[in-house]
Amino acid sequence: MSADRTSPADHPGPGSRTDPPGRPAYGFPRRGWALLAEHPPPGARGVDGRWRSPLRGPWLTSVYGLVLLVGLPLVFLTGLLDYLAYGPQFGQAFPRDVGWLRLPPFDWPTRPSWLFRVTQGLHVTVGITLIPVVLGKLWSVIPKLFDWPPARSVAQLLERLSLLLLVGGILFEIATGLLDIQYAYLFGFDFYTAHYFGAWVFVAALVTHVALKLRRMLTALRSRPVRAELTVPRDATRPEPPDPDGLVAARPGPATVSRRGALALVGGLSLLLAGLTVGQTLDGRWRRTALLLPRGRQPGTGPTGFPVNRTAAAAGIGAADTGAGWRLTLRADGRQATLDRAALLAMPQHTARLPIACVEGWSTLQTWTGVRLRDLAALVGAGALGSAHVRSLEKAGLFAQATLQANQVLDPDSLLALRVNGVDLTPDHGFPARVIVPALPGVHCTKWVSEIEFRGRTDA
Ligand SMILES: Nc1nc2c(c(=O)[nH]1)N[C@H]1C(S)=C(S)[C@@H](COP(=O)(O)O)O[C@H]1N2
Ligand SMILES: [Mo]
Repeated sequence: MSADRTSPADHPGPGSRTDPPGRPAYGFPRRGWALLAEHPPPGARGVDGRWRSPLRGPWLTSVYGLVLLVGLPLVFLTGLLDYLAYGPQFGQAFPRDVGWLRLPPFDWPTRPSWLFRVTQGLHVTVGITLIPVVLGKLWSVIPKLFDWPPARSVAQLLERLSLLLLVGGILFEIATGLLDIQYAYLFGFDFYTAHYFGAWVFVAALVTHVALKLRRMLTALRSRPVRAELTVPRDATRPEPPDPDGLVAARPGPATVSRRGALALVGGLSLLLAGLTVGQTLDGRWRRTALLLPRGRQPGTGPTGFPVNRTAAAAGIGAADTGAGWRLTLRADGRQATLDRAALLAMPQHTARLPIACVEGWSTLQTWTGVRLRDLAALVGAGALGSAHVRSLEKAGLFAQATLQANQVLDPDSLLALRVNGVDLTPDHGFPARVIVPALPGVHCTKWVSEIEFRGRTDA
């Protein structure tokens, strides 16, 4: 193996760009790499000459990297919180079974009532806002992705594999996330499953990448103060000195844009995306700006003009199902009670201002009136409560039922709502009755409720 080992200077180590590719081999792996190096695939040929922007270098890559290092963990953590809010302990989070990736179960709180509105809002809005930064960072390292031969050592091969998972992972998460918020449910649940497992793969690659690059990032950021760089116009833009990672072009061309220009472009695109997204979290006129999120826009006017995810027609709910013949069935420990809407309206009514927050990102704050869920539990004599299972008139449908935790039933603002903003619910908003619970994901605010089964603590 070491037949021709000489001084380090004569024989640059693995990863060095000056490694002579055709050097006589002293072992099969070595010869293998040399062969690979001599036969690059079409895309990798002449890479050094093609990517000539003088902007590429450790500093620019590190600026984008720093933004992502702060932002992406926030997207990941709020994503996990959203998953936990779905109640995985009841088998109703997606994916249902995550094996050893199972997170410690805990009861999602009902306070503050805007908790889920914030976690899902941050997840979707920050995720979308970071897309231009991800693309900017990929642009800054793109020649590296075509590096040939693919690796010069086992360590480097592992590093490049982690890059494949990193780049592939983030693009996959962006794609599945965007498709989900645009066409939710069209493709069933595979999106959620893919998005969940993809997130873990990406985070594993991210941790590896940060461990390998953090020092270089900090060094690069210290090499030129951001503020000073922001004063440099295009004509004064020079390439960075050659770096060990080879980010700086071997033969840089003239600058077509300054570094501040590149940052402004990416930052401007991010702000634009944020501006076209954030409206879906705001009520009133601002909703009209949610151009990218059709589901989050205001579909109508008046007290019931707020967004609807699944209409009564789409759910197969007709006037015959919800008219005078409609009954609510309550169950607990083998006991049963049946009420019509008039009986519910005769019970004590409670009003609460609560959000509906859909995991796809939109949310809206409305004023709901109805019967407290805990009063319904008492009516049917439910004792020490473990959970409540709510069923809809909807026959199939992925959200035709939901399980609520005890704290979600017992909260004084948790309602079987009959009215919203002072008027009866409309068919699309769940008439005759729907669940509304503080901080509960919108998906579990079941509409067209037909039955609630209160379960004791033991069989929860
Ligand atoms: N029966 C039933 N209830 C349902 C759904 C459904 O498809 N069927 N969709 C849920 C989802 S995903 C959301 S976000 C909210 C939307 O509430 P809204 O349409 O009243 O605004 O209702 C929830 N309740
Ligand atoms: Mo939803």
